[in-house]
Amino acid sequence: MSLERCFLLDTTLREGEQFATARFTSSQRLAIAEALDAFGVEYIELTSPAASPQSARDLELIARHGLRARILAHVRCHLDDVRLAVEHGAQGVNLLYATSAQLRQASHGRSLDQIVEEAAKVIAYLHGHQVEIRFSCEDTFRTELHELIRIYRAVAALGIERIGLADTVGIATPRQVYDVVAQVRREVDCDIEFHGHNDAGCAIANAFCALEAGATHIDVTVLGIGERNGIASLGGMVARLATFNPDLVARYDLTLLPELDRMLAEMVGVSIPFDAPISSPYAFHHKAGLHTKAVLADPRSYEVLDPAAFGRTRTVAVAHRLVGWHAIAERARELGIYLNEAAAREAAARIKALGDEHELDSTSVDEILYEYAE
Ligand code: HCA
Ligand code: CU
Repeated sequence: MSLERCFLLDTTLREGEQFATARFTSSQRLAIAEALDAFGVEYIELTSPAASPQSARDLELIARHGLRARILAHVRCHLDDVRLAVEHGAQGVNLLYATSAQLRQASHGRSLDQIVEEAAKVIAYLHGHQVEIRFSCEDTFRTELHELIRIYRAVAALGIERIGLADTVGIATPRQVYDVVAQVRREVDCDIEFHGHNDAGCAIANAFCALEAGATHIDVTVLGIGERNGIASLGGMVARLATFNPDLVARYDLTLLPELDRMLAEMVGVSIPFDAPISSPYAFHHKAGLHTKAVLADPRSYEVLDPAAFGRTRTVAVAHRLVGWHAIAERARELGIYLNEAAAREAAARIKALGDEHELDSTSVDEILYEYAE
């Protein structure tokens, strides 16, 4: 299966609002939507207008704001909710229905036939309006495959743009995602969306496997925020796609990504995780001598992404005992000091010995290098 296209569906304004510390004001919601639109995501999903009066007003505000991205409302598969979404200007609705035995019992108690019947009513109503329709089985990966296929075939036959597969509890493995998406792919002609939680740390890997198996749309949020520890992050997905094939992200304004992450981190009161692809303060930081030597000779030796493509710069650490003489010579050059190999080796040896004794800072390392200046 060749992966030629991936549509990014950002749900920071829906799944992201479900993150423990998130509560966006209207102006923050609009600012987030504008920033996502400037970055270039194809879809922006918003909280159901049935969730609260302000959520309904904000859907209308953002849907009528003239953004390039398609504005979707995430709604229960109920006529009342869907009507509200249409009235407030949603350009698409992301319908969802819990289908696993666990959630069917705990949440709505309906049979599969009843689910399809209700979906049919809602979809028939939506056909009278110009909106894109997606139907998703909540808790897909704890739903029996034959039941899933029965529902997806039935709803796809009703005429919808997309079906959604949701790893609601973050339990799926990458191979399982590949298998299930590939089997569903054979059953329906419409597009396939994947939404994966990160409880077991597999959100990005699962999303990528879904794409390899024929999914077309991937749900992300900025920094991966969402229920519990969240879903696939926009930055992580972009990094995964860019390293696989840069053409897949060529249409996005990648330089806006670090600022988007910074903005959301501030709004929800967290710092950018140290392991965040692209935006981590350390994403392009090199430390050990072996690494710095090679990176200074050819950045691609240890960088699969070009920091400049994201408006970031590479950093090379010198104030520590793992330093190598190449990094020392480079730091000296930055300070306008020329060190030959012997001098750079000697300076590196001194810094290593000092680093064994105590923590170093870059000023004290620079002072040592100045001693070598002519
Ligand atoms: C939830 C719902 C959902 C929906 C995903 C979807 C999930 O908050 O529990 O509409 O595809 O993870 O199942 O986010
Ligand atoms: Cu979710």
